[in-house]
Amino acid sequence: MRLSHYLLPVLKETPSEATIISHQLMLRAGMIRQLSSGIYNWLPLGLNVLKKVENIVREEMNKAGAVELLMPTMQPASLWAESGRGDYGKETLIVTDRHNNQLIYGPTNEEVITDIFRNNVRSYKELPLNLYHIQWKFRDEIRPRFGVMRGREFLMKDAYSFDIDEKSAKESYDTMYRAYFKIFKRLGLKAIPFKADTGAIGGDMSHEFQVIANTGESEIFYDPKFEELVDTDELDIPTLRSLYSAADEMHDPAQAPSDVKSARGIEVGHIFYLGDKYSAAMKAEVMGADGKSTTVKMGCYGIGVSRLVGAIIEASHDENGIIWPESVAPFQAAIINVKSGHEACDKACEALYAHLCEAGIETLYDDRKESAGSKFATQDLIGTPWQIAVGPRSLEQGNVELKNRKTGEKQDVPLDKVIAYVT
Ligand code: 5CA
Repeated sequence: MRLSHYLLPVLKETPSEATIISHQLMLRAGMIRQLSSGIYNWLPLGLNVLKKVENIVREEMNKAGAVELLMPTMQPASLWAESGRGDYGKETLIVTDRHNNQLIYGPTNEEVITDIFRNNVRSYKELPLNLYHIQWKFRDEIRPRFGVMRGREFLMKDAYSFDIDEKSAKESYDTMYRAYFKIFKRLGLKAIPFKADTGAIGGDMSHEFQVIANTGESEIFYDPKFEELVDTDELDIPTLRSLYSAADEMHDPAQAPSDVKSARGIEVGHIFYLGDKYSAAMKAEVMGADGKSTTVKMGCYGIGVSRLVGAIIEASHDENGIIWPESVAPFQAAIINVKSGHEACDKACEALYAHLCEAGIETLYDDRKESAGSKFATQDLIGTPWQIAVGPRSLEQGNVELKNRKTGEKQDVPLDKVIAYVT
């Protein structure tokens, strides 16, 4: 991507409406712009990251055996009357269509997925089944804040499992529990599971996954052993599940270890064992092995995809801007033409740009006629992991200056060897 043909409206000043660092940096880096309270435009750089996060979530869901489909954003309100949970309270956005039918902009999808299930699955032989989608949701939050962290319109991955009995349903729950660690780890996050209140979704067991950050909305209490355990490649699930952790009102000091840690957390995921809350009310039944009709047991598993973009920035930034984990960096490398208009620099940049693109490296080429200082500052702000400065002096030696955004380390490397460093 040539920066001269891209939309990257970076801001020097911190916008006054943003109080937390991720919101400030997302605005300053030109990733998002608010359209209306809690509703955001995702500008090209923001969308690029959002898609990468979405894809990591998708890959790990698929690996865990879940199957992707896509449900619409608009749902008939009549379906909500059937499940018996009523509506989603004041957070529900309801519109009336030209035929006077009420439609809800989906805040979650238990009703729709249960409807799909009961209409299309007949036998226990088709179970277990886990269906998910990645779709925009709308909740008319009373206090949308912190940018994409608590939006009104936000992107969620929501998965729903269907099993013949409770034992199998709890195994499906555990499969998701395990997949969540992998997802958050790939995103460079340390997320800790907490027993949580089931709230408006319902059911009798749930875990929230929280990323520790001072700006988190929940108060969390956990065994310090979690911090190391969630970072290992081979997860020790039985140990993880035996450790104490509780969020907000679930905390019981009498049960907690003496060295319990208290912190604030950002809830990036929430999984629920639902039992037959929806399947009984909506008659989601299959033929069991004994030939009798059986109500299926369900679970649901949410991840705040758009919230994660903010959470990653909260966890990884410095005073100059964002430090992306390579897995979600919008561009892997940036070429900074230190002297645009200088013949040798322009030529070297063009050749290097072509070379990197050909090698499949997502590259942002700053070909604008701006000062070198401002170009460096832009790359630090948007967090490009590898920054390649092409200037007249080092070029005379056949070199470019390569900077690692995370460590700040700079080194001269031969122009024709750059690829080996950035891959
Ligand atoms: N149906 C279930 C899970 S499938 C459900 O809706 N769960 S939830 O209400 O806990 O939401 C799932 C995740 O969406 C949350 O863990 C959070 O990360 C994200 N989320 C919820 N509300 C918002 C919001 N207003 N803005 C951004 N993300 C949100």
